[in-house]
Amino acid sequence: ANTIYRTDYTSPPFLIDTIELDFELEPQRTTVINKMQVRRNPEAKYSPKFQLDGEVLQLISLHLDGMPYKNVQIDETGLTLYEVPDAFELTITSACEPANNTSLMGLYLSNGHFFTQCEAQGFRKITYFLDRPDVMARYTVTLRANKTAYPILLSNGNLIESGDLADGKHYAKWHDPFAKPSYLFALVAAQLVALEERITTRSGAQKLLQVWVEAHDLDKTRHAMDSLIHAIQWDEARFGLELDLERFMLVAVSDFNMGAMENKGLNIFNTQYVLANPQTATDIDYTNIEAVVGHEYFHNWTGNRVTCRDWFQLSLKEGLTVFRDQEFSADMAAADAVNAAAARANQRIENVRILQQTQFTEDAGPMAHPVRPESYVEINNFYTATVYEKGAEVVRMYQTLLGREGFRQGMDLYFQRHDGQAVTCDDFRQAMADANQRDLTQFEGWYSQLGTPYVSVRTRYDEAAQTYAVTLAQHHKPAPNALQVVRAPLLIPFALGLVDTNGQDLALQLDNENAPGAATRMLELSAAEQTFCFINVRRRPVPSLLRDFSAPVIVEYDYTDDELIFLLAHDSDPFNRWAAGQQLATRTLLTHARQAENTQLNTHETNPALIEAFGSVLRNPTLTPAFRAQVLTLPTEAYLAEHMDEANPAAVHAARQNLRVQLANALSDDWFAIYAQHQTPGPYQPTPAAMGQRALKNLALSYLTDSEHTERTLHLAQTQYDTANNMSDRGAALSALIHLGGELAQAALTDFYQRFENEPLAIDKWFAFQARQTRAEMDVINVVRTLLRHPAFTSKNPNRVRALIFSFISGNPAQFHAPHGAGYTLWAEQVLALDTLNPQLAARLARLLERWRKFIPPLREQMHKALETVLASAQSKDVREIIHKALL
Ligand code: BAL
Ligand code: ZN
Repeated sequence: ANTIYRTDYTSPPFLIDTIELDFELEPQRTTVINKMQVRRNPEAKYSPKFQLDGEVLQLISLHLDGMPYKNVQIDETGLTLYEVPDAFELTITSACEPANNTSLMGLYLSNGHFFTQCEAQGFRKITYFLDRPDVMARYTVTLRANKTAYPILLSNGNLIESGDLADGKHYAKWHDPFAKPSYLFALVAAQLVALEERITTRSGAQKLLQVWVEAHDLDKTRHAMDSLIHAIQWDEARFGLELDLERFMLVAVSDFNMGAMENKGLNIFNTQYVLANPQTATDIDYTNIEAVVGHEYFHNWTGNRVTCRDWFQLSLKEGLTVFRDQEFSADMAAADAVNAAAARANQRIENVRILQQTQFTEDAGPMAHPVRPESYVEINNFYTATVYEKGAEVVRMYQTLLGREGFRQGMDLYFQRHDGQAVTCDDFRQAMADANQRDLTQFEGWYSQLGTPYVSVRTRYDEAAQTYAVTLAQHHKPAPNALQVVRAPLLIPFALGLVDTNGQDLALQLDNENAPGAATRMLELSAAEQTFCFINVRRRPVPSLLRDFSAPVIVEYDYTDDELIFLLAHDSDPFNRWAAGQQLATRTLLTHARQAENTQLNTHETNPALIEAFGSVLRNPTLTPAFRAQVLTLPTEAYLAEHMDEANPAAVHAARQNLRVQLANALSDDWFAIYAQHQTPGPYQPTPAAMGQRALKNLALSYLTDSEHTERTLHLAQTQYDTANNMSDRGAALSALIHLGGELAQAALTDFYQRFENEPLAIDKWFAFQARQTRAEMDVINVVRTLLRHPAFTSKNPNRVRALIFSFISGNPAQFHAPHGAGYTLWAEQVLALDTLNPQLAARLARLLERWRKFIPPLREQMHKALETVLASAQSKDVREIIHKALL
């Protein structure tokens, strides 16, 4: 397949100013009449031909300025018109087959209703067009369909006309006043109901907000609506950005590849990120819904009003919008919290945990790419943790370097310059630089260089001179796959504090300063190596490095265990307090994993200092329950495996399980007390405080399942399962019962299924709990195989596939990587089954084996074979790109 390179970008030779689309919606065959006003782009190189993208379409007719046009060639990628005038009207009639479209790209059916997904290149499966983000047109869309089957007809923008037609049909005509790229087009034709609200934005304009769902889900829309209203208010307050359409719609759909999609004025959501009531959704679901509703809404400015010039610039909108949704979530949590700083820190920890688990791993493997990639075969493969999560960290660094005010000024200038345009990451950087009169040339490295930077730290205390010198040196590990990379020092904001022996922060004074300043210093590391010398340091301090995770780097510093324990107990920066605990646990767990590999793991011996340090945090009433839960959550098995020289999932599992047992038993009195003290009586409330209580209580329950108090724990779990008034508690209880095993587990699973038979999102959880179970005596791969044959399992629904197959493979590494290799056979089978059905989902699944080289030889060899098997038969360029890169 063809590789597309960033540096090959050229402006579109033609522009399309307006497009009128007329849909005759029929499941088997939908006809689309597409009338476009086309003209040559005065800024592009002259092209004698006009090429339109189009895939799996049947061309019915083509007219140029009203006359049939024959000077045209057609192939599987689209149409080429020859000898066209400089400006003309083009009318193309074509047909597509929504009922046969299982890719969930373009126009497709879900539960018998019509939905679309166009980003990145789905519009070309709906009609012929210049399907690239730098061609922005004004859309007028008429939808015609059977009125009984599809009473609701939605598209982007404002409804300008609707009415009945002959033969039981009706129509609706929508006009979007804003020019947009084709990837933001959407339509919905379905049987839906809406929760509605009318709001007034800050300029006094009236807006209609709607959350469209199937009728039986109407009781699950309030939280999404509240999240939308909060997002609208937040964007006004924080960035001065107002909703620009008369109405804004969210629509829930069961079959969806992504989380949600920011189509102009008509955001389409995976049901998972919109539907919630206390019975069916967990605290994490509530949190995610707020974040995703915010994210899609924020795209209205960062993505839609200012869009990407080409797909290499994807992080321009995604990194920025993730940063915005993270800030929104943090502000929302802080507003509702007793301890705002703690709520913010909790949010930050969660974001960084995900970055470290997903993006750092990606950056060390065969799919490593810069935030602004240089090339791709299939753009769908580049909706990655690097583009999203690292991209968000890159945006955050502007704010860290320029301050909140400076960042806001940069944003204001960005919109002032580029509203209505399709631009690049460089344009964003330039706006930040110009608004702050700062040269940010060096900052480009964050967009162009792949790999996670390392910052190694050396410190030197001179008692006589009372100075403390901190030397920061940046370097990279060699790029994977011998990728050729150019390296230059990055501009790294490095926040540092020095903690005195009494646990207090020192007021920091550099050797060129007259007076001591704040306790946290933002050092700017711009050279390969720099030394910063602090003066008037009366005792040797403990350095608190990279506070609040001020840059997406890996810090190397030889802390002693005692220093980590000290920071865990005293650091004023909650993020670093958490990080110290994680580092201590990681260190212990990796030592134990190496022992387990040599079957020398003494299951009775552990690190008493670690247990005491964690116990102190657990018992500390001045810390929020949410924070205590974060600290006491051990690094995942996947994270630990990634930190071994050669990943050994069985050894990691043994080590982690052993430490859990130790923590469970040594602190069992505390766990029982915590469990009793953190009940949340009364109606379910998704507030940060209540969520924190539940998180800690359910963590206690989870630890107790690994303690020797089996009967007592079983009783707690069973009672919690029976009496829970919300899914967080019921789910945690079910998971505990499954871990304890036996008849009660079976009974609870049966009950859960019957209770939620008509709630697909809860049934997803039912599959996932079983796929993630880690009881040593369970052969989970057989459980998964059995569940694949369950009547409720279907490969056509991505949420179900993720619940069962992805949960097993990424959430249960020790069982998936069982030595016999049956997990890999299952993986290959499922990748190939999805390959033709839904290539995007298949490629995501394929990626779960891309780190095969990292593993111990016996596993590596079997994974290699599985990859070869897939390579031999995979058809889609999505999957082929992943496997090719993995095998390079
Ligand atoms: N643009 C694709 C879905 C999202 O990131 O919002
Ligand atoms: Zn996005």
